[in-house]
Amino acid sequence: MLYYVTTNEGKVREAEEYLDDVVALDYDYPEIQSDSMAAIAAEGARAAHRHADAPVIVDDAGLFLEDFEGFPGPYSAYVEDTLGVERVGRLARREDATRARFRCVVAYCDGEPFEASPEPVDTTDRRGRDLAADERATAATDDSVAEGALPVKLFTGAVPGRIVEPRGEGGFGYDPIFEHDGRTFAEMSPEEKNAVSHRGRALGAFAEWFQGR
Ligand code: ITT
Repeated sequence: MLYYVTTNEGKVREAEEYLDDVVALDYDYPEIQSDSMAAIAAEGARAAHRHADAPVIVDDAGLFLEDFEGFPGPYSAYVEDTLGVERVGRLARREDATRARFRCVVAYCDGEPFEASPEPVDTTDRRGRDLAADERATAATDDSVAEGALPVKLFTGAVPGRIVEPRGEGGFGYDPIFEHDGRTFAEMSPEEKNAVSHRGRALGAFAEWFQGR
Protein backbone atom coordinates (compact mmCIF):
# COMPACT_ATOMS: atom_id res chain seq x y z
CA MET A 1 0.00 0.00 0.00
CA LEU A 2 1.33 3.43 -0.98
CA TYR A 3 -0.26 6.57 0.41
CA TYR A 4 -0.26 9.88 -1.47
CA VAL A 5 -0.54 12.33 1.40
CA THR A 6 -2.34 15.54 0.59
CA THR A 7 -5.35 17.67 1.45
CA ASN A 8 -5.56 18.88 -2.16
CA GLU A 9 -7.96 17.02 -4.47
CA GLY A 10 -6.49 18.72 -7.54
CA LYS A 11 -3.15 17.05 -6.87
CA VAL A 12 -4.84 13.65 -6.46
CA ARG A 13 -6.55 13.95 -9.87
CA GLU A 14 -3.16 14.60 -11.49
CA ALA A 15 -1.33 11.85 -9.56
CA GLU A 16 -3.83 9.16 -10.58
CA GLU A 17 -2.31 9.06 -14.05
CA TYR A 18 1.03 7.91 -12.59
CA LEU A 19 0.08 5.85 -9.56
CA ASP A 20 -2.40 3.00 -10.12
CA ASP A 21 -2.37 1.45 -6.66
CA VAL A 22 -2.02 4.61 -4.67
CA VAL A 23 -4.48 5.59 -1.95
CA ALA A 24 -5.01 9.27 -1.22
CA LEU A 25 -4.53 10.05 2.47
CA ASP A 26 -6.06 13.32 3.60
CA TYR A 27 -3.54 14.08 6.36
CA ASP A 28 -2.44 17.62 7.10
CA TYR A 29 1.18 16.93 8.01
CA PRO A 30 2.91 19.70 10.01
CA GLU A 31 4.81 21.96 7.59
CA ILE A 32 8.15 23.09 9.00
CA GLN A 33 9.16 26.71 8.37
CA SER A 34 11.86 26.65 5.74
CA ASP A 35 12.92 28.31 2.49
CA SER A 36 13.61 24.88 1.10
CA MET A 37 10.73 22.94 -0.44
CA ALA A 38 12.87 19.80 -0.31
CA ALA A 39 13.26 20.17 3.46
CA ILE A 40 9.51 20.82 3.89
CA ALA A 41 8.58 17.80 1.77
CA ALA A 42 11.16 15.56 3.46
CA GLU A 43 9.97 16.42 6.97
CA GLY A 44 6.36 16.05 5.81
CA ALA A 45 7.09 12.58 4.44
CA ARG A 46 8.72 11.52 7.73
CA ALA A 47 5.75 12.79 9.74
CA ALA A 48 3.26 11.15 7.37
CA HIS A 49 5.16 7.86 7.48
CA ARG A 50 5.08 7.90 11.27
CA HIS A 51 1.33 8.68 11.13
CA ALA A 52 0.38 6.03 8.51
CA ASP A 53 3.01 3.41 9.36
CA ALA A 54 3.20 2.60 5.62
CA PRO A 55 5.08 3.87 2.54
CA VAL A 56 4.06 7.46 1.76
CA ILE A 57 4.70 10.22 -0.73
CA VAL A 58 4.28 13.90 0.01
CA ASP A 59 4.19 16.49 -2.79
CA ASP A 60 5.23 20.06 -2.02
CA ALA A 61 4.84 22.58 -4.82
CA GLY A 62 4.91 26.32 -5.34
CA LEU A 63 4.91 29.21 -7.76
CA PHE A 64 8.17 31.13 -8.12
CA LEU A 65 8.19 34.62 -9.70
CA GLU A 66 11.63 35.03 -11.20
CA ASP A 67 11.76 38.84 -10.85
CA PHE A 68 10.47 38.72 -7.25
CA GLU A 69 13.35 36.51 -6.11
CA GLY A 70 11.15 33.44 -6.17
CA PHE A 71 8.24 34.87 -4.16
CA PRO A 72 5.85 33.28 -3.12
CA GLY A 73 7.81 30.00 -3.52
CA PRO A 74 7.57 27.89 -0.35
CA TYR A 75 4.94 30.33 0.95
CA SER A 76 2.60 29.83 -2.03
CA ALA A 77 -0.23 28.27 0.00
CA TYR A 78 -0.15 31.06 2.60
CA VAL A 79 -0.11 33.72 -0.12
CA GLU A 80 -2.98 32.04 -2.00
CA ASP A 81 -5.01 31.99 1.23
CA THR A 82 -4.24 35.58 2.19
CA LEU A 83 -3.82 37.60 -1.05
CA GLY A 84 -5.59 35.25 -3.45
CA VAL A 85 -4.54 34.11 -6.89
CA GLU A 86 -6.02 37.04 -8.83
CA ARG A 87 -4.23 39.66 -6.71
CA VAL A 88 -0.92 37.83 -7.04
CA GLY A 89 -1.51 37.86 -10.79
CA ARG A 90 -2.34 41.59 -10.81
CA LEU A 91 0.70 42.40 -8.68
CA ALA A 92 3.05 40.44 -10.95
CA ARG A 93 1.64 42.03 -14.10
CA ARG A 94 1.65 45.55 -12.64
CA GLU A 95 5.28 45.16 -11.56
CA ASP A 96 6.23 43.59 -14.90
CA ALA A 97 7.39 40.49 -13.02
CA THR A 98 5.56 37.91 -15.10
CA ARG A 99 8.37 35.39 -15.65
CA ALA A 100 7.42 32.44 -13.49
CA ARG A 101 8.14 28.83 -12.71
CA PHE A 102 6.27 26.09 -10.90
CA ARG A 103 8.39 23.71 -8.88
CA CYS A 104 7.43 20.44 -7.27
CA VAL A 105 9.24 18.12 -4.88
CA VAL A 106 7.92 14.61 -4.35
CA ALA A 107 9.29 13.01 -1.17
CA TYR A 108 9.05 9.26 -0.54
CA CYS A 109 9.56 7.58 2.83
CA ASP A 110 8.97 3.97 3.88
CA GLY A 111 11.28 3.94 6.89
CA GLU A 112 14.00 1.98 5.06
CA PRO A 113 17.28 3.22 3.64
CA PHE A 114 17.80 3.50 -0.15
CA GLU A 115 20.37 2.22 -2.61
CA ALA A 116 22.59 4.97 -3.98
CA SER A 117 21.12 6.33 -7.23
CA PRO A 118 21.02 9.66 -9.09
CA GLU A 119 18.13 11.27 -7.18
CA PRO A 120 18.94 12.93 -3.87
CA VAL A 121 18.23 11.31 -0.54
CA ASP A 122 17.55 13.68 2.34
CA THR A 123 18.98 12.63 5.69
CA THR A 124 18.95 16.09 7.20
CA ASP A 125 17.09 16.48 10.45
CA ARG A 126 14.74 19.36 11.19
CA ARG A 127 17.46 21.39 12.87
CA GLY A 128 19.32 21.42 9.56
CA ARG A 129 22.00 19.02 10.76
CA ASP A 130 23.22 16.81 7.93
CA LEU A 131 23.49 13.34 9.34
CA ALA A 132 26.33 11.59 7.57
CA ALA A 133 26.35 7.79 7.87
CA ASP A 134 28.77 7.65 10.79
CA GLU A 135 26.89 10.37 12.71
CA ARG A 136 23.66 8.46 12.32
CA ALA A 137 24.91 5.62 14.51
CA THR A 138 25.62 8.07 17.32
CA ALA A 139 22.41 10.00 16.72
CA ALA A 140 20.36 6.80 17.06
CA THR A 141 20.67 7.13 20.82
CA ASP A 142 18.81 10.47 20.66
CA ASP A 143 15.17 9.73 19.77
CA SER A 144 14.28 13.11 18.31
CA VAL A 145 17.29 13.14 16.01
CA ALA A 146 16.89 9.49 15.05
CA GLU A 147 13.26 10.15 14.06
CA GLY A 148 14.19 13.19 12.01
CA ALA A 149 16.84 11.27 10.17
CA LEU A 150 14.63 8.70 8.43
CA PRO A 151 15.92 8.61 4.84
CA VAL A 152 13.67 10.33 2.31
CA LYS A 153 14.03 9.98 -1.45
CA LEU A 154 13.36 13.18 -3.41
CA PHE A 155 12.13 13.70 -6.99
CA THR A 156 11.86 17.17 -8.45
CA GLY A 157 10.22 18.84 -11.42
CA ALA A 158 9.91 22.39 -12.73
CA VAL A 159 8.18 24.15 -15.61
CA PRO A 160 8.67 27.71 -16.91
CA GLY A 161 5.79 29.99 -17.79
CA ARG A 162 4.37 33.48 -17.62
CA ILE A 163 1.79 35.20 -15.44
CA VAL A 164 -1.28 36.32 -17.40
CA GLU A 165 -4.86 37.43 -16.72
CA PRO A 166 -6.86 34.46 -15.39
CA ARG A 167 -8.17 32.08 -18.06
CA GLY A 168 -9.70 28.60 -17.91
CA GLU A 169 -11.87 26.56 -15.60
CA GLY A 170 -9.69 23.49 -14.94
CA GLY A 171 -6.81 22.77 -12.59
CA PHE A 172 -6.49 24.42 -9.19
CA GLY A 173 -4.53 27.04 -7.27
CA TYR A 174 -2.48 29.33 -9.49
CA ASP A 175 -3.30 27.43 -12.70
CA PRO A 176 -5.60 30.13 -14.22
CA ILE A 177 -2.81 32.76 -14.18
CA PHE A 178 0.05 30.47 -15.29
CA GLU A 179 0.54 30.28 -19.05
CA HIS A 180 2.81 27.73 -20.68
CA ASP A 181 3.14 27.50 -24.46
CA GLY A 182 0.13 29.74 -25.16
CA ARG A 183 -2.37 28.15 -22.77
CA THR A 184 -2.90 28.50 -19.04
CA PHE A 185 -2.72 25.31 -16.97
CA ALA A 186 -6.43 25.87 -16.19
CA GLU A 187 -7.14 25.60 -19.93
CA MET A 188 -5.55 22.13 -20.07
CA SER A 189 -6.96 18.73 -19.14
CA PRO A 190 -5.12 16.96 -16.28
CA GLU A 191 -3.36 14.77 -18.89
CA GLU A 192 -2.23 17.78 -20.93
CA LYS A 193 -0.98 19.54 -17.80
CA ASN A 194 0.84 16.39 -16.63
CA ALA A 195 2.65 16.09 -19.94
CA VAL A 196 4.47 19.38 -19.32
CA SER A 197 4.07 20.20 -15.63
CA HIS A 198 6.39 20.29 -12.62
CA ARG A 199 4.25 17.61 -10.90
CA GLY A 200 4.13 15.43 -14.02
CA ARG A 201 7.92 15.41 -14.21
CA ALA A 202 8.45 14.65 -10.54
CA LEU A 203 5.76 11.95 -10.41
CA GLY A 204 6.95 10.40 -13.67
CA ALA A 205 10.47 10.01 -12.26
CA PHE A 206 9.08 8.68 -8.99
CA ALA A 207 6.76 6.14 -10.69
CA GLU A 208 9.63 4.78 -12.79
CA TRP A 209 11.89 4.38 -9.75
CA PHE A 210 9.11 2.95 -7.56
CA GLN A 211 8.32 0.18 -10.07
CA GLY A 212 11.78 -1.22 -9.42
CA ARG A 213 11.60 -0.97 -5.63
P1 ITT B 1 -1.03 19.67 0.58
O1 ITT B 1 0.14 20.38 1.24
O2 ITT B 1 -2.01 19.11 1.55
O3 ITT B 1 -0.60 18.67 -0.45
P2 ITT B 1 -1.48 22.27 -0.65
O4 ITT B 1 -2.52 22.77 -1.60
O5 ITT B 1 -1.19 23.10 0.59
O6 ITT B 1 -1.88 20.77 -0.24
P3 ITT B 1 1.23 22.79 -1.55
O7 ITT B 1 1.68 23.25 -0.22
O8 ITT B 1 2.13 21.91 -2.34
O9 ITT B 1 -0.18 22.00 -1.44
O10 ITT B 1 0.81 23.97 -2.48
C1 ITT B 1 1.30 25.27 -2.29
C2 ITT B 1 0.45 26.24 -3.05
O11 ITT B 1 0.74 26.14 -4.44
C3 ITT B 1 -1.04 26.07 -2.89
O12 ITT B 1 -1.58 27.37 -2.85
C4 ITT B 1 -1.46 25.35 -4.16
O13 ITT B 1 -2.78 25.71 -4.55
C5 ITT B 1 -0.43 25.86 -5.16
N1 ITT B 1 -0.12 24.83 -6.15
C6 ITT B 1 0.57 23.68 -5.93
N2 ITT B 1 0.65 22.96 -7.06
C7 ITT B 1 0.01 23.69 -8.01
C8 ITT B 1 -0.28 23.47 -9.37
O14 ITT B 1 0.09 22.37 -9.99
N3 ITT B 1 -0.98 24.41 -10.01
C9 ITT B 1 -1.39 25.53 -9.40
N4 ITT B 1 -1.17 25.81 -8.12
C10 ITT B 1 -0.49 24.90 -7.42
